[in-house]
Order: sequence, then structure tokens, then C-alpha cells
Amino acid sequence: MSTIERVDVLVTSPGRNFVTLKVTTSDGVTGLGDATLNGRELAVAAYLKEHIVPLLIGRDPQNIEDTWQYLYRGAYWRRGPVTMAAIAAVDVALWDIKGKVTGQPVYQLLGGASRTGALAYGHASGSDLPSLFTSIQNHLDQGFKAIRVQTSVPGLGQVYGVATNQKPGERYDYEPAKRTAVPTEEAWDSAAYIEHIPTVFKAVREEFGYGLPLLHDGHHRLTPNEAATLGKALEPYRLFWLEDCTPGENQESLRRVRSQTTTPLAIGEIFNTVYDYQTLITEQLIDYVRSAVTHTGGISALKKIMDFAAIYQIKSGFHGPTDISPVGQAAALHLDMAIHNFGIQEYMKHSPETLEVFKTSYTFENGLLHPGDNPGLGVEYDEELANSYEYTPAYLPVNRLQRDGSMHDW
Ligand code: CS2
Ligand code: MG
Repeated sequence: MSTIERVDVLVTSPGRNFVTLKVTTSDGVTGLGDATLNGRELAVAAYLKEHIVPLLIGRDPQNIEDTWQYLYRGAYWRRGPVTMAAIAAVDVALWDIKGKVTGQPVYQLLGGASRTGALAYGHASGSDLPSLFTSIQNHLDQGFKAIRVQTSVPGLGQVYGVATNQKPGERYDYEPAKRTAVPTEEAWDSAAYIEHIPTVFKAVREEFGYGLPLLHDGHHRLTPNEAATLGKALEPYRLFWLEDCTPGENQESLRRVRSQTTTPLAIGEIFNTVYDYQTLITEQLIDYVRSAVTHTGGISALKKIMDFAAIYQIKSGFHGPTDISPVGQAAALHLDMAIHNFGIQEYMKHSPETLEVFKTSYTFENGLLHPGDNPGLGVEYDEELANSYEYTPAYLPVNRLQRDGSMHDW
């Protein structure tokens, strides 16, 4: 019987920090898992190195479910972003190994293909309407069939989601984590934002029509009542979804938003277990599950969440920013291919230097992503090159109210 013989926790920083788990079996088969938690990478690396790796040596790599339960229930201290990212990395690495041993791409092991590809959405942004329109056209030219729209807000400085470089033809840089000793600070004003956003979507619809699926990310910044106000004001512009309209940890607060607007709602990128969704799903307070495989306990756990969500006609909209590594992105794509209740997949293209470290086999054609048919996940990791990129502390910004400096949600 093959056993888990070696487990490496690999930290690299090709432009941004990534944590990757590499599991090697006694037969020499390796599997990769993503353990990247933006701004808290070393916490997950330490959790893996100190408390998970010693427990994996000698285990049967075939037993994915038992290993998941062993790491979840055996820790005693359950849930949380660090714990669930660590468990996710192990889960994904074992699925990668199972695919390689069976000669199957992971999606075939999850039930096979339910679609020809996963509809992707890209991130367009602009500090004003002309630059926003250029960014939208840039993403249409790249083949995107669905686009997220974020803009600056008059009277405020840098806000979430607006690319720092606006040169057409260049890759837009949306990396929010800054390599600074302490987080950078942004200023916010919800009233100015609520006033501005409907005017942006009115202009975008007038310019690009109603056939283009448009998404928007509120990034946790509104109260439930403010979120209801914005959702209602956006109804004429028929968004594909309004994301993170209000902090989702108080799941019941979405009852207020849901009762006031038909704008579709997406929540969950900062959630890490099914319990974070329980009320949102059973009361159909959301339309899309936003989790990433990397932050939610892996392929095994997120598939269970999606099977639960399917009962309530809720679809997937998995998180796919550049702080999910190509390993995590590939894992999401295999799940996207197999589940019935797929909705859409976020796709922020990684930098060329990242894609030199992580050799991927997923493709993006005609607006659809496909994980490829290589055995396992279809991602290889260049350790020598990865080791040449030293970890550098980087933090996500914090957000304060412009009027009085109170801490707010970023
Ligand atoms: C964003 C994320 O893609 C999104 O929807 O909310 O990019 C988020 O800002 C980053 O993952 C934070 O690291
Ligand atoms: Mg988001």
C-alpha cells in the first residue's frame, strides 16, 4: 500500500505571496494544494508545518474523506480561515494524487463534465467613465463574456477594486495587498458610494447594452438597509450579481436586503465552512456561493456546500482573484466542471512571473475556462524558480471613514 512519505510547505513570492503544500507518496506520486491566505500566509504555513505535516506521514493518501474528518474533528478547535485553508491544501493535494494515480483529471473523479466549460468573469475598473469603458472593452477584447465593474468614488482617493495602472493593452494590476510593514489606509464614504454607483451602471448599460452580464462587488461596506437601497437602485441595470453588499457573518441581516430588492446577491469569499452559509442557503437569502476551494476546506468541503445549495436553487460563483494560486484556481475549475449548479467563475489572470512558477494546463476560450484533461489538477510547480522568490510581508489595506477616521470594512 502506498503511504504519504513526505510533505513540504512551500512559500514563494513571484510578485505576491503564495503558500503551496506538496504531498509525496511512497510511490513517488506528488500532489499540490493551495494554502494562500492573503496577508496571513505564514500563519497557515506554520499551522501546516507544526501541526498537520507530522500527522500526515504514513497515512493512506487514498483516504481523502477520512483525512479531512481527521484534520477537522481531530483538531478540537474547529473552523476559521487559517485552519480551513490548511485542511483545504491537504484535501486538494490528495485529489491531485488520486487523479494522477488513476490517470484522470479531477473533474472526472467528481462525476465527470456537466458542461463544456466554466463561464468566467473578469475585473474591469476605472477612475472615471472613459477609463472604465476602456477597461471594459479591454476585457471584451480578451474574450470575457461577463465583466465585473468597479470604479472610484468622487471625493474619495484609492478605493477597492480599481486597478492601479490604467494603460490599455497592459495587464491591469488589481493586487490589493501592498508590500508594506503595516497595512495602507483607505478612506470611505458610503453615502457618496451609494449615490455614485447607479450612475455608473446607467452609463455602462447605455454604452454596452443589456446583453453583457455585469457584476459589482460591494466588499462588505454597507449596512443591510444601505445595501437594500443600493440593490433597489441597481434593479433597472439588471446586474448578474451584487457581491458582499453587507457583512455576511450576521446571516439574518440579509433578510432585510432580500425583502427589499430583486438584484441577485452573492456572498461568501471570506467564509470558511458550510455553517457560515446555513441560514443564507436554507432561507434562500443569496443566489450565489462565493467561496474559494482554498479557503473553505478544499474540494471535498466545497462540493458538499454546493450539493446543499442545489436544494435551494443556489449556484456557484467561486472566488478566483490572483491571491488564490493557480493550484487553487485549477481546483475550482474541476469543481466548476462537475457540479450541476454552476453559476460563474471569477478569473483574474495571474502575472507572467507567477505562471512561470506554476505551470498550468487550464484554458480560457470563447469566455469559458476549462481545467484541461491532464491527470490530477493539471498544475506543476517549479520549486527551483519558486525558491528564488523570497517571501515579503504584505498586507491588505484597512478602511476608515473619511469623515472621522472610524475603522470600517475594507
Ligand atoms: C475580491 C477579492 O475578487 C473579489 O471579489 O473581493 O479580490 C478580495 O479583495 C481579495 O481576495 C482579498 O485578498
Ligand atoms: Mg469580492
